[in-house]
Amino acid sequence: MGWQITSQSNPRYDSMQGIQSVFEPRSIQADAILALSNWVFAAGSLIFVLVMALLAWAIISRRRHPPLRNTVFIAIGGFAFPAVTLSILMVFTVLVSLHITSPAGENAVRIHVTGHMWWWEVQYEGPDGERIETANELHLPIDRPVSITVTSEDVIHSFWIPSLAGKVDMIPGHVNEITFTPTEAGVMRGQCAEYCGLQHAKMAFYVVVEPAEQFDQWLEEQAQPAVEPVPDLLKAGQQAFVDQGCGSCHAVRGLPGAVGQIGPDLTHVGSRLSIGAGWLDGSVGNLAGWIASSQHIKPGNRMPSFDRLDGKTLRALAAWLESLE
Ligand code: HEC
Ligand SMILES: [Cu+2]
Repeated sequence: MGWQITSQSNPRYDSMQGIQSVFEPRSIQADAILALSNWVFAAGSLIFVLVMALLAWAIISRRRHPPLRNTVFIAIGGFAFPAVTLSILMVFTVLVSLHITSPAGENAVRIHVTGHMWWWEVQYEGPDGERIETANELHLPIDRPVSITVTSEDVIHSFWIPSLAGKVDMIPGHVNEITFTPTEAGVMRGQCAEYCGLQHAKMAFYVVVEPAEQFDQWLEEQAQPAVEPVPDLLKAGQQAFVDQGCGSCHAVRGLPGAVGQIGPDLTHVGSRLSIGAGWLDGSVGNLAGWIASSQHIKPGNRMPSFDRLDGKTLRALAAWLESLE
């Protein structure tokens, strides 16, 4: 059978299959882009084969003159044919470009994403135009246009969700917009597509496309402040967060003093699929591991490892963060 990754050897691999692929389009725009690419690939391959066949014929036949008179041959092969094919392609490309860049319209979901080395700051526009802050994960409703404006806080990044849309550059001091309409529910993955330093490869995020009611509920939950902890363990975790000064880099809405902007908003970090910008699954164990050794997990990132915390404190801290749903 040969070497093969199966669901038995790596269950994660199967569930991840196709979640970050231009060949599995899940929006109107990604469909159009794939169709255009297929036509270009097919036409290009056909022309390549044709030219190679002519070349082979010229070499093998050893005739001094082509079957057609030179001028006719050049007029057709060198002028008419490229002019016609390239014109068709241009019209096709312009039509697709117009189609995929059309404005998202009034009822669009509006999102603003800012790239940081090496994570994503996300702000949703709420029903009254207010900003709802989160990070490193997007939720989108099916069949409703989405407008995402992007910019950067430091270097140039590139925002790319292959299954949903093309790439768009995130440039400091400049705002770009991308619009698309997801057509299928599911979990997809986005990735920074412009080299942005040491941890560029670990700058990713998940996108959850879901039915409208679920999306509305999610957004409503994200707008809420963090819940007050009740059990002692969670209370101790919240206290450790305050004592360690985590709030100087991280915001947790509802927790006095936790208004930092250097790291991701943690108000609902427990609801996210991943931590470390798409790098680890979101779980209480991974949260503890991240806090204790973020510099081993993602060397050079802007959060120091808190490797001197005692086990009890670390467990409490991780449990509290996990409870922030
Ligand atoms: C000096 C600033 C700084 C301090 C202090 C800090 N962090 Fe962070 N933290 C960051 C940055 C920056 C990131 C994003 C790292 C990345 O993914 O590149 C981060 C990421 C995280 C994440 C992952 C969030 C996500 O959505 O991926 C968690 C959880 C977290 N920090 C918890 C803590 C806790 C708990 C403390 C205190 C013990 C703390 N941080 C202290 C800067 C800081
Ligand atoms: Cu980047």
